[in-house]
Amino acid sequence: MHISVITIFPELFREFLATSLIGRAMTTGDLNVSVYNLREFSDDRHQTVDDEPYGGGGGMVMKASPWIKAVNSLATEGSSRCVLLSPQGQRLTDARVQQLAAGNEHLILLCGRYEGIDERVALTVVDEEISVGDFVLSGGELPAMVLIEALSRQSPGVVGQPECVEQDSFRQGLLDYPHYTRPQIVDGLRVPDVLVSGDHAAIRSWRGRQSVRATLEKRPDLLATAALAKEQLEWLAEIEREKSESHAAAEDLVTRAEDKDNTKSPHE
Ligand code: 4FN
Repeated sequence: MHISVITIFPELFREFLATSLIGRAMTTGDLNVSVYNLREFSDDRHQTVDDEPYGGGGGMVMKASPWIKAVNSLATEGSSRCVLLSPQGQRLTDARVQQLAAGNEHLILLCGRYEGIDERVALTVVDEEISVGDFVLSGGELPAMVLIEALSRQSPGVVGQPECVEQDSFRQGLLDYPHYTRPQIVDGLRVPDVLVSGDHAAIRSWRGRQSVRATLEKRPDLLATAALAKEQLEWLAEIEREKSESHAAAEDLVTRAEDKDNTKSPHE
């Protein structure tokens, strides 16, 4: 997959692209990222890329022409898809990352700055707007890096063995099970016995349950879209049963405590 990034801050990408996983994917040829400075596509010798907003108000707006020139000069190769990183876009999801990785030879990513980009860029050369979340940022560069890193994890060369991506708990839409490494005791907290038991079937089952449990407790919204196997659905039912049992037990304790209280002061 080939990714072209257009930004007025190309230097922000240098170290990011040199880091291990993405750097490796780039040397094996699975992923190729080129970064272009928008100023090289400006119309004047001052390399101007911004101007005052029509209608007044504060701040500066990025001019349309440099963007349109840049995209048109890069979209020459076969199937190019032009993505504007923008708070107005659809939220990025793992499903969308997989679709983008599968369906595109060449992605062109546009990173805005200032108050934003002249609307006619979105109307002419942008195929899709994507957002990484609902918060205010200063530019689209970090969102572009988020997308590139997510896409790079779909490339065959990035993650050592192919099973690795498949085994990512997120592949199934679930959170990870808890991870532990040496030493066996930290601040009085022991590594769960099962992980040092050497019983691989028991470990697999414990991890599976922990994944389902963590997702249910911390991100129940993910369960709606998760593709759960039969085994996982059984674990989910079991965990929910345990929870309602302990809930019932807790309610019973409260009732009994209240009963005791009532005997102490029956007129309250
Ligand atoms: N942001 C909001 C509402 C209005 C403006 C912004 C905002 C960078 C050029 C866009 C932000 C968030 C997620 C790109 C935010 C993203 C951006 C992104 C982004 C400078 C104009 C701007 C309601 C979301 C808080 C600045 C909400 N994903 N404007 O941040 O580019 O990709």
